[in-house]
Amino acid sequence: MSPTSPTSRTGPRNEPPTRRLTTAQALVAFLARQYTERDGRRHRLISATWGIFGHGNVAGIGQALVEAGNGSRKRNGDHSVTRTGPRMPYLQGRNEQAMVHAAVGYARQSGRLSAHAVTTSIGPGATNLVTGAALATINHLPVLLLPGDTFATRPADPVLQQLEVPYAGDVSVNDCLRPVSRYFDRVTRPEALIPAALQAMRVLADPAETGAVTLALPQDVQAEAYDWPEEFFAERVWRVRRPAPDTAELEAAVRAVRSARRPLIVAGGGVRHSAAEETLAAFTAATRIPVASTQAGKGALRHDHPADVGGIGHTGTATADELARTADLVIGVGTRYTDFTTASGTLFENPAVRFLNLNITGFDAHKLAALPLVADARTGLEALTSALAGRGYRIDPAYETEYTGAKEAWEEQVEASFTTPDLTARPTQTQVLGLLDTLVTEEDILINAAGSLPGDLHKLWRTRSRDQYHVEYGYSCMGYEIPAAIGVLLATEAQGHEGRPVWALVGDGTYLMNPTEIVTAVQENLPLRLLILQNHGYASIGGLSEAVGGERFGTAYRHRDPDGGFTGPPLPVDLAANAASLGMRVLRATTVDDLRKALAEARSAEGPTCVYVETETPDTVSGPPPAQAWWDVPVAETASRPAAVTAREEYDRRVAARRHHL
Ligand SMILES: Cc1ncc(C[n+]2csc(CCOP(=O)(O)OP(=O)(O)O)c2C)c(N)n1
Ligand SMILES: [Mg+2]
Repeated sequence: MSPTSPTSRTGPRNEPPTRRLTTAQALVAFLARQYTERDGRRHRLISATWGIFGHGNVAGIGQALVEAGNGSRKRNGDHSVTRTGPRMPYLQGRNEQAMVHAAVGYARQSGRLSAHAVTTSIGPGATNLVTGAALATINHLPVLLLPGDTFATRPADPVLQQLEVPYAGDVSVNDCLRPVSRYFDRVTRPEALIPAALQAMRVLADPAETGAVTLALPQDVQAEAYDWPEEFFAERVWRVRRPAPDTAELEAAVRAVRSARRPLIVAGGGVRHSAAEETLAAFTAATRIPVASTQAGKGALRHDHPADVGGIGHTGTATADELARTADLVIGVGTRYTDFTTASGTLFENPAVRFLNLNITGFDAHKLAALPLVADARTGLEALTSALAGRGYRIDPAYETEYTGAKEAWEEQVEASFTTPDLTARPTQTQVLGLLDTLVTEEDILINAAGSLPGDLHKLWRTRSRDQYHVEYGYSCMGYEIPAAIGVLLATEAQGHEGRPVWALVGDGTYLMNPTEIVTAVQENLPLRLLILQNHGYASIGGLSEAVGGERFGTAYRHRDPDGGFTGPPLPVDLAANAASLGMRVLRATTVDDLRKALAEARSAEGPTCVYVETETPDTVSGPPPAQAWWDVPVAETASRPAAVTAREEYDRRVAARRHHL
């Protein structure tokens, strides 16, 4: 048989032209022609596809990607055309969850205007996506998931890797992806791809709805040919809208701000997603209202901007948390108000406190019984600024003096945590951050997600540019950092900002959870900077465990002792050698002085480079400042061991201080 030509033909009786392609070929050709547009600029919506092949995608999407011309990743966003349309670059991953993390890193660095697709085989390949999908959806970041699915025609159930569900013939393991996806469809007929693909693009490009989008693709349907209407492959532009606020909501918001004596802004990830940093700066310049930030919002203002009071909540600064306790109006901009931000409902103590939430979703805008201002962050802030300008609102100068002074006092605590008096000593974790602080410019990007680092970074890091601080704390997923750094590097490259130093900061536990995408960085020769902080286990959870009566149980990486505990010597595990074995250049540092040199060398390296350092347990001088606000982790109500009994007494006191904002 000769190969079937994918060229267009006109049907009989002047019917619209069609193109004969498999479902998988049609999907790839369609994806390569989708664009987003915002503020007059166009971006390829799906600029590359990650994949690990097995049965369920090897002969369908895999074959279609070959047809689509693949091409080197340098052609990312390239519009050159192959026989079937624009190219679709392919990226090879090692683990499906990690491919989603990479796609998420890419989407965040691309301002959600460009995303990646991820294709998997059926069964385990597909369910490995679930964690990444949840992470993408929580963080409102677009990623298109294309898991292979079992046969739609079911000629020989069960196929390899098929979970049979005795009570439901139409369920497959891919249904696990429904609750973690913002849109889910299973394409059981070729022509059903048309509405499914259009809905998928709508959701990916919708700033209020975006997250993981799943198109489950039964493997027989992927390979099946169909006469697709030529129009399906036309270039399509999805406008990323900036909705303006409702007039009545804006009026109410203006009244609330004008009557506030101690207003405080909480900047969340929505500021970043909307690229509203300059508008926020203009709003604070006019009103002098201080700005605290969540993990996702940190960097909304530079650390040395006079109105920036740093992180808020459990991992916040004393400055921000004190302001939060006494605020009479909290203006949330693009925030979900997680328990870390609200100190589990205990932070906003002023009995008269009210909330005004500028958010693109009604869901978040109404949280804490707020006055809602449903709008894009930038458009909403512009509207507020001009509505207030005519009426001359500005906070009391005494309030401004108060927070400026508190900010200076906090800065001294940062200095104390960062200072390294002894160059020959082993550094503490905060001293490692201090050394990094002396080295980086606004070019550097720091990526982290879990362990004790997010807390230290949120409290201490001096963010120098809007996209420097990349801490994924919505899902706080160990193992996000390395693949996400790869995604960020790909995005900086696509933006023409090659050479920006991108650092993945990981604890030893996090490293062990998911180091394998190092191989991808090596394969693509991406100059990933990996900083491994070895402290032999879960220092963060160890500390938490101690505070909640758990006695650090199961949190140290040590040999078993004769009684069955884990109090023996540290394990003889060499993570530096491990990273080297995967192809990285590794610089080991023992002292502060070594580390300073190693970090500088890694920063100027051209290929993937790892700095490995064993950290010292912090003492009070060089450790991070203590938590400035509470976090609710329920403690055992009955226990025979004193540690839990004492912890429960403290817990009951804390819980009593919680309030509902109604
Ligand atoms: C996938 C995943 N599993 C479990 C957790 C819970 N958890 C949060 S931090 C942490 C320990 C992290 O250890 P490490 O990376 O060594 O950082 P350290 O606490 O030592 O700073 C664990 C188990 C998580 N966040 N993500
Ligand atoms: Mg650790």
